[in-house]
Amino acid sequence: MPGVFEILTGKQVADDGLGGLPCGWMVHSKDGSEMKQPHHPVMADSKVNYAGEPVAMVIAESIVAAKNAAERVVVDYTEMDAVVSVSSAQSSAQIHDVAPGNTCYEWELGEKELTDAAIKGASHVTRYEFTNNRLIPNAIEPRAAIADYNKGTGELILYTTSQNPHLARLILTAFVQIAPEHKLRVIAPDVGGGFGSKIFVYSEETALAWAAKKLGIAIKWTAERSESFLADAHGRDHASVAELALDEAGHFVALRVKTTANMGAYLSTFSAAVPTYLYGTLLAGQYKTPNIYVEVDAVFTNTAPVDAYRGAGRPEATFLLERIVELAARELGLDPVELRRKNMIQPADFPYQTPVALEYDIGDYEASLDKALTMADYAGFPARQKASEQAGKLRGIGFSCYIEACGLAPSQLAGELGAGIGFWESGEVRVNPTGSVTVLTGSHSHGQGHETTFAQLVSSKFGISVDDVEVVHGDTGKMDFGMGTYGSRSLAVGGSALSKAADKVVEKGRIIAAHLLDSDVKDIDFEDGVYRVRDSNQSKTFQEIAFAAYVPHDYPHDKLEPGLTEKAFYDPGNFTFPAGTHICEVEIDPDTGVVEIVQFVAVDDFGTIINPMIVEGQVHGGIAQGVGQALFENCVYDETGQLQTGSFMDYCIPRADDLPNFSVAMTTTPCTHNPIGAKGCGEAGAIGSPPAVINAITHAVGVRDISMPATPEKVWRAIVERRA
Ligand code: MCN
Repeated sequence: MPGVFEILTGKQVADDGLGGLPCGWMVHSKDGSEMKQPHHPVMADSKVNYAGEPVAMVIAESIVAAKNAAERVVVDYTEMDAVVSVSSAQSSAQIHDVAPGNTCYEWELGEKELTDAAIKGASHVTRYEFTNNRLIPNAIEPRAAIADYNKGTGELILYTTSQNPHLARLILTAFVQIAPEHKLRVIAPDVGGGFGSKIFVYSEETALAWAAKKLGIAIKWTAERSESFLADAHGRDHASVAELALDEAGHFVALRVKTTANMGAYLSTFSAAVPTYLYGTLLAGQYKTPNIYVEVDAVFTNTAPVDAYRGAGRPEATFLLERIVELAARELGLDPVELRRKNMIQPADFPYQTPVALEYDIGDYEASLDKALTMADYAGFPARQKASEQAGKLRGIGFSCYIEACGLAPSQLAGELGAGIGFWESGEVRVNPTGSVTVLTGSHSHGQGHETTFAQLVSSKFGISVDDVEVVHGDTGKMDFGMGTYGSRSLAVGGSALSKAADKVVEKGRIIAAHLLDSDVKDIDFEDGVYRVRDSNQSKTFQEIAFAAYVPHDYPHDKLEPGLTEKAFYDPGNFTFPAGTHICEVEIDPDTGVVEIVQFVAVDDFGTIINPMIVEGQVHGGIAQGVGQALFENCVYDETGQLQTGSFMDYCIPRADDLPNFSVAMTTTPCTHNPIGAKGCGEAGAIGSPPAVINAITHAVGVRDISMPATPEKVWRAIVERRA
C-alpha cells in the first residue's frame, strides 16, 4: 500500500532469534519447584493468548498510511476457549504447555500448623471471602516511543516512556538481545505519569527497537487510549478467603489466608513478586498477630498481563486485613477503633519481627490513630449520623490502619527471595566551577517532583540556593546506572545515594578549605555554605572552594585530585515502613445508592519529610486512586476474553467532583536506617484508602460486605435487600 515501508510479524521476530520478555523475579512453589514461565514472545507467532497481544507491526511514512495498511492485515484466527476468571482458571482449558492447571506457582509463607492450631483453639473466628477488583492504570500520557538507529555508529537510541530506563536497557540487551548493552541508549524524558504501568518492558517498544535496527531507520509509535486499555499491564485481581481468630479478650491469635492471583496471559516484568513478597509479607499490618499463614496460587488467564499498579500487593494485603478486622469488631459488638488499638504494635516493641518475614524498624501507630480520630471528630459521629437520618440519608464511618513496606529493597534479601536484579540506587553530584550543582540520579521522576525535592535535599547540604541545583534523570547515556522508580523508593534509596555523594563533596571541600585557610581539617566547620576555621573569622564559601577545585593553582595536590564531583551507590539495609490511619465518612442516598464521601482524613507517618506540599499532593493522588478502586473502577472481560471496559465510557475513573477536600496530616518517626530518615509516600494513599471507604459504606448500610467497586447499583441493591 502507498507509504508503507515494511510489515513485520511474530514469525520474523522468531526467525531473527530474539529472546522473549523475561520476568525479573523467580518465585518458588511450596514444594520447592520453580514457577512456570511460559515463553513471552515480542509478537505472537502461532498462538495469541490475550486480546491486545501484538501480532504484526506496520511501518509507514504517516500514521494514516500505517493505520490503513494495518486494517488490511488479515490474520487467520481459529477461535479457542478463553480462560478469564481468576476463580475458575485452575479448572479451565490449559493455556500454556508448561503450566498444567494454568498454575504459575503455589506459594506459601508462615507457619501452617501453628496457625491451624491457633484457629482451632480460638474463641472467635471471623471469615471473609472476597475479590479484589481488577484495575487498569490510566496515566495521562499513554505509552510512546521513538527508536532511532544510527548505521554509522551502530548506536540504537530508544526514547521511551519508562520508569526505569537502565532496567529497560538491561532487559533489551541481556535477554531480548536486540543490541549490545553499550550500543543501546535508553532515554525516558518527561513521562506523563506511570503509577507502575511504565516499569515494565513491553512488546511494542521492544518491537520498535528491533525494527528500527533491522530497517536502519527511526520509527515512532504512540499508543492510543484504547490500546492502553488493552495492552498496558493491569493491576490487582485477587480472589481470597481469610480467617481471623481472636481470643476471649479480643486479641488476634491467628490469620489464615488463601488467595488466587491472576497473572494474565504471560508473566510481566515484576508480576511474580506482587502477590507474594509485596503481599503476603504485609499481612501482619499494624498488629501483633502471632500466627499468620498465607497461600497464594498464581494463575494464567487469557487476559492482559497483571503486574504492579500503585501499591502493588500492599493495597491487597491492607484491604484484606482492614476489612476482616472491621468485620470481627462488628461480629463481637466491639468498637472497631478499640479492637485495632488493643492489638497494635507499641513503640516499645520496635524493632518488631512479624511472623511473615518483615522486621519493622520504627513506628507509632496509635499516635496517627489518635490524631486522625480528633481530626475526624469521631466523638461527634453519632450526632452527625442522627442528622443524616433525619434528612433521609444513611451515614457511616470506616477506618483503615495501614502499613506498607517500601523503599525497595535490600539487594541481598531481594536476591534470596528470587529477584533477578539488585535494588540499590546511584547518585552523582557534580559541583561546577562557579558553585552551581548538577545532580544525576538513577531514580526516575514522572510526576513525583524529584526535580524539586532532590534539589532541596542537595542544596540544603551545601547551603546554596535550590535554583543552583539541576536534577538530571532518565538517560542511560548520562548517568552510570540506575534502578528506576517504583515501590516508593526514590527518596529513601535514590535520595540516600545523593545524600552520601553530597557528604563526600563536603568532606573533599573541607580538605581544600583547610589547605587554603592554612588550618587543620579537623578544625574546619561547614555550615550554611561556608567553611570556617573554628573560633576564628577565617572562612571560604562553598563557591570559592568549588572554584579552587577546578583552578588548582593553590591546592593540596599531595592529598587530592582536582575537580569536585562525587558518586555514591546506596543499598538500603531494610525496607521503610510508612504507616497511618485513614478515616472515611460517607452519606448515602437510599433511593439511588449514590455514595458521597463527606469527609476523608489521612494521618500518615513518612518519617522525615523534605517537601510537605509534594508529600501532601502524593497523598491526595493516592487517595483519589484508592477511592477510584473502591467506588468506580472495574476491568471486565467477557467470557470470550474480549475487554468490555476498553474506554472511559465503560471504565470509570474518579472525577474531581467525586472527591471531597481531603484532611491530611502527619506524625513522624524517622526511618532508622537511611541517612535522611525518610520513608516513602508515593503509594500510601492508594493502600490505606479502599478499606476505609468500604468499611464506611457497609457501616452506613448495615451489611457485612459490598464488593468493590461499590457502585450506586450495588449499594442500592444492598439497601433494598436489607430493608426487605
Ligand atoms: N518525599 C518527601 N519526603 C518524604 C517522602 C517523599 O519529600 N518523606 C517526596 C520525594 O522526594 C518525591 C515524592 O515525595 O518527590 C515521592 O517520593 P517517594 O515516596 O520516594 O516515591 P517515588 O518518588 O519513588 O515515586 C514512586 C511512587 C509510586 S511507586 C507510584 S506507583 C506513583 C507515585 O509515586 N506514581 C506516580 N506517585 C505518582 N505521582 C505521579 N504524579 N505520577 C505517578 O506516576
